[in-house]
Amino acid sequence: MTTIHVNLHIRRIILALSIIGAAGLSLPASAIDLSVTELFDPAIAVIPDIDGSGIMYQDFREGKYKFISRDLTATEEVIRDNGPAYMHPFDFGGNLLAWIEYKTTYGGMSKRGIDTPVPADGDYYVKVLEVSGGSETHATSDVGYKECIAADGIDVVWTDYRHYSASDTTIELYYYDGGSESRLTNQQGYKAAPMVRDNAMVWQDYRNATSNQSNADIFYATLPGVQEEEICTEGSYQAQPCLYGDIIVWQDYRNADGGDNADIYMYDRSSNDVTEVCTDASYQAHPKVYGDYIVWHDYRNVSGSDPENADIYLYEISTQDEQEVTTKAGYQAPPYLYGNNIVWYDYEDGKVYRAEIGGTSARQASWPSVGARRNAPQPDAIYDFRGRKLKRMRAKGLVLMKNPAGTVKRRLIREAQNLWNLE
Ligand SMILES: [Ca+2]
Ligand SMILES: [Ca+2]
Repeated sequence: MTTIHVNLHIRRIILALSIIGAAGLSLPASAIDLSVTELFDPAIAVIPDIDGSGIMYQDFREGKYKFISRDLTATEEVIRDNGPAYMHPFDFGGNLLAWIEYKTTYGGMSKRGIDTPVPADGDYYVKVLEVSGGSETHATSDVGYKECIAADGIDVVWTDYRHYSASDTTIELYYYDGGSESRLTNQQGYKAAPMVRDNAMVWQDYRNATSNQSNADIFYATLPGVQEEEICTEGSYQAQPCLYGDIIVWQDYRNADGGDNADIYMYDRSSNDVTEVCTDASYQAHPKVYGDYIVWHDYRNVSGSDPENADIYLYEISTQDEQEVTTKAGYQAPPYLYGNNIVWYDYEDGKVYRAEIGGTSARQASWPSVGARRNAPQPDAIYDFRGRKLKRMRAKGLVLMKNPAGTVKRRLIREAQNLWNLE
């Protein structure tokens, strides 16, 4: 590892000198090689979840929502026809696609005595599909309310309300290993935003939110459910954890002072070190970690003339270097990261982009020529499997939401796991 880092530093010095020498002026010196290319042009705003060399997303084609798998050379495969419903949430990892599906049931009679179908509260399914040649299965026979899902390898984890009652605020994580399900956590409070990789997981946990309802923390466990570890129990709100080996990153409000100044923090289980990855005074969110790199969604360039100017930034753990991935005008959605590939959806032109870290001869980012802003064809609204309208996540970090089970009046403070949230 040491040798590699030294070589990187030398390469940067050489590159920086060559740029100054060739151009005769001081271009912004970016430390990390990036090559940005346009990947594809979906019909709707998509969540490009990348794992391995594949991107999994839902697009709208021929009047239906479909799960589509696409590799980085643009070969695509329709994985599943979802019909009229957008599956939300879903997750993809290691050949495994998992999502939560709501079965609408119909009941009741209209006052006129006509048998009019009236949507009634129905069943929630956790569905699992092996992308390459597997069959679709159910992870659990319980059909109570569920939300948040993570999948990787054989592991599927979701948030489950089956133990919840007015007197017991336990909302637990459950686990499916391809054969049977088990209960992972057994603590009071809400558990959310699970993320699974290589038989380990991190999640957001409200067990310590007794005196401060917004005190969410970050926890870790190996799978299937061995020995929980506290990763961050600082007294404010922590959210959106992501895991790679011993490195865990998350969004952290400890410096927010009641405002929107969320930051990015990192914990190394091998050294017990906590690192401030980004404490810029604006809003940072949705960190992803893989290998030596962390990417996140960053609002530092929001201005009065471009109030939705969310961008994407990159951090190299070994050097503590930070740099821009894109600072293009308008709203670029939260990034996804796997290997040396960063992918994101750009609301400005309705396309999905990829930034490749290193590995190319071009030092400067080869920014695609997108020309003038165009009005990309976007649906007026996207609906989930339950027919609920979804909205794009905005800068506001905390979302107040009632338990959709209906009987519970208590409001939960949380941040949505995904790009899309209920409107
Ligand atoms: Ca906390
Ligand atoms: Ca900040």
